[in-house]
Amino acid sequence: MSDIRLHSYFRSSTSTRVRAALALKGLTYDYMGWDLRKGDQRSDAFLAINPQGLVPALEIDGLVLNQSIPIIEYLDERFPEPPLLPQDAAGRARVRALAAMIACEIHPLNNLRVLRYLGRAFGADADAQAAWFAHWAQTTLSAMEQILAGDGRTGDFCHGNQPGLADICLYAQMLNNRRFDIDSAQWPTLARIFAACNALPAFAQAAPETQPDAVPA
Ligand SMILES: N[C@@H](CCC(=O)N[C@@H](CS)C(=O)NCC(=O)O)C(=O)O
Repeated sequence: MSDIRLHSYFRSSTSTRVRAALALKGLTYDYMGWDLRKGDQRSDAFLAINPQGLVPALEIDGLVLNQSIPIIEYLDERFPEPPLLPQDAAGRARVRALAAMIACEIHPLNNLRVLRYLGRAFGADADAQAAWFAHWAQTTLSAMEQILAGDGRTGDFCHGNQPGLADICLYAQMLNNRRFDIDSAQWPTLARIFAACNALPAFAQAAPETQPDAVPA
């Protein structure tokens, strides 16, 4: 048994972010899967862990942390090597902005509960929900492609040649895009960085299909 416990769902992209950060830091942890499709996140047992009813949550150091980005920043402060944020303030602002593009401008609009609400309240069928997902992913990822392609600080990864917070968010988003058949070839820089992440064992460890609660698509 480990001192760290992750509450997760294999397909959850925000959980994928935290799994990638834990793996990049070389941390071992207990895995607790909650089936979002079945509504486990609304059970009393889960709401006692996170009253917001969202994964991930991380138990660590006697704390229960929620929200993937603050969780990752906590891990980065607590276990500084390898760093997930640059050493300089300008670099940190850039990486946090790239991460926020995904975490604030794409994910909240495309979350499971939002798609379901579109269906329930406005009659959006699966095709309409997929079009909604693609629209918000494409709007921000096209801008992100421009930003990354036009900045010399972009390297093998979003910022230089080591993976960090922005790559973690990008990796999880690109996996989500695949579920909606969004062709990543339209973003050559993003596709190249995604491939670089995919080649690293830490990201393979974080991938949905390698989780204990994974079920075939
Ligand atoms: N901003 C939160 C978002 C967490 C979130 O939305 N998690 C999704 C899975 S990716 C979830 O638990 N959804 C449950 C639902 O939609 O009912 C974070 O970054 O941790």
